[in-house]
Amino acid sequence: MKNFKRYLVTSALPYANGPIHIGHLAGVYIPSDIYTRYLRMKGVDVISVCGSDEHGVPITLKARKEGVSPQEIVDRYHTINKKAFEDFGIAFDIFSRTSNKVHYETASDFFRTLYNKGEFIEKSSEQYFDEEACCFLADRYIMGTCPLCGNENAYGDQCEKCGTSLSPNELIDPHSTISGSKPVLRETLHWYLPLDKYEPWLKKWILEDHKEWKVNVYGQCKSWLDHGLQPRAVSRDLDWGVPVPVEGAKGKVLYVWFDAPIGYISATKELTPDWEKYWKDKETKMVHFIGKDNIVFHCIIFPAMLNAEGTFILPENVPANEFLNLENDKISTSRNWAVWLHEYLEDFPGKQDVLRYSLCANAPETKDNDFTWKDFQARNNNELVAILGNFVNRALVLTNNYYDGKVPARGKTDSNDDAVLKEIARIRENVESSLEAFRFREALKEAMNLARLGNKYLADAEPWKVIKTDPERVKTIMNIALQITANLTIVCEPFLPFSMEKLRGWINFNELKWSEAGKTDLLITGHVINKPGLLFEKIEDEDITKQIDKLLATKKANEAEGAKTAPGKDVITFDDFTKIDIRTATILEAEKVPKTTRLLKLKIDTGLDIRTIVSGIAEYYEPEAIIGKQISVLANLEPRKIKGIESKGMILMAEDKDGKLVMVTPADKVSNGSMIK
Ligand code: B3M
Ligand code: ZN
Repeated sequence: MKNFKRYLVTSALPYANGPIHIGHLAGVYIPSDIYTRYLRMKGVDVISVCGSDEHGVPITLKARKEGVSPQEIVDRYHTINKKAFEDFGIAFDIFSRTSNKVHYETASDFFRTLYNKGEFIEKSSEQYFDEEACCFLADRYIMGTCPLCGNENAYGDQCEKCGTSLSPNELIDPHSTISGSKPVLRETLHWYLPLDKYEPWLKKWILEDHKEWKVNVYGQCKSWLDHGLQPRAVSRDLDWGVPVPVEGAKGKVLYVWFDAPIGYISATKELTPDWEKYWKDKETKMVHFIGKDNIVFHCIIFPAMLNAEGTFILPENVPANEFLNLENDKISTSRNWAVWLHEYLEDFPGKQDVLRYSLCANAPETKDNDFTWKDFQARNNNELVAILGNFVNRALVLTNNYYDGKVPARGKTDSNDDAVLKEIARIRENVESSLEAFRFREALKEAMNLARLGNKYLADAEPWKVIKTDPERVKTIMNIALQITANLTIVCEPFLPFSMEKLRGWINFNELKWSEAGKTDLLITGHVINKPGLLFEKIEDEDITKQIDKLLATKKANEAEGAKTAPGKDVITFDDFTKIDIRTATILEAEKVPKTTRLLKLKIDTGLDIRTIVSGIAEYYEPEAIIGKQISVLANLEPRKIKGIESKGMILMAEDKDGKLVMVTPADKVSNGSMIK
């Protein structure tokens, strides 16, 4: 493994349109902070950069909704999130923001360099335009019916129901989210990053040179690359963002996903005049911490930009995590289904480490995982209190009781003592190799094994009994227990910084060098320790019930909101109805569409023909379970290309109150092609 002179750790820039929640922490910020703290303890040159992602349509939509400026929205959430991270001990070296001057300059320069090198495709195309609001409709400014799952609230950039990324032109019956009006098509010029041109280089750089990346990351990149890359627009017709810095670009800004990753560079520039040694010296190891929905931007698009620009290094690793759910449901800002960091800090003052521990122990490192308040309580009471807290408390209380707080001399050791002393060094090595491999759950478990070792050692040695018969022996036992305690303050520091700071105070020990971990003479004979407090306190049922009730209240409010049956549509004439051609059909073949989480590609027999339809039902139906099933199909819907597949028609689904999609099938078997009237 190559040795690097320095490290550059980046963490995904949270959108400044809402607070930080436990999904962000488990997915990105806790792993990033653990890794950074560990590197600092190793004494290497490391910087950790982050900041608010302050552009993008979700921010301007929120501003419109509240009747304030986008700047007011980003100022609000930048302040809330910056403070929440600080109070939670996420120790970035800088938490910057992309609405500041240095970012505008950096992003503009970056774009100009690519533009002057002729890297962009400059192309005029027809885009939807709102004649009432007098603006083009990008991304979330336009909504319509998803051509795949029929969701009538699909956005211009994505359908949140079936997860498909869309372009505005794919929407059925689009309407402006600004004025509600039906948009018209108008010519407009944009600049495209030719990802197809970079494909061979990306294939080599990822698929050959980075086979060591996490399976979930490598797999997603391979899927994108196997299915071919298309040129991607890097500008938008919007008024909030970094203006496109070239002639003929009035009213156009950089696409948020072009400018945001450059935010890492501008944050570094803001942090240190030596920024180039982090971004341009191949002796720097750059690691991006992100969630899985950002993989394509950090593994394909941003590296392609950096490589095309030509003077920057590339990420050495991108250990993206999967998603965290909350009480078995997807975390959702819009449904207020989340545990917000700033609220947690109010409800559980001084318990930052309990949440850090619980989210790391349950981190969605290889698959989506679930946070429950019951598990949070169990992790605290059965592990932090009962294992770690219990051990250090016994070690320190007995030392105070027997030796007035002075570390006793270690006498002759027996084979069990020697085995324990050896195990301390082995555990430190295991924690280190897990951290180096970005396996933080495993590293934390191993660090806790040191406390388990201490508990077992005291339980077996029983100094509280032996003190009556062999006080010399007890000196050796307690000396070893104190060496374990001192080691715990080092190996647990990256995970539990608040508690370890407390514990270091109790033992008058301020060694933070990772290289000291594993040693068995950290506390010399005669060293004086203080009286301990409680490292962790039990969390009572009522504290948990309060949180669960809060979520139940949210669920009830959402159900009340969602329970309304969809409002009836305008009356139509019989002629209108005769225009649609709905037929019964049978599913002949079904398979998942790669690179998507909710799309199935179906081959169906409509009685008129055998055709392909792409449908957003993968979340509700397994492909093999629906082969042979009779369905109802809107057969004369104009064909659309989705994910490169020509989809002819739409499968009729009933959307239940909870949003679940259910197939509409004839009550009895009928021949395919039977017209539904
Ligand atoms: N603002 C976070 C997200 O997609 C996005 C990350 C940008 S990192 C350059 O939730
Ligand atoms: Zn959809």
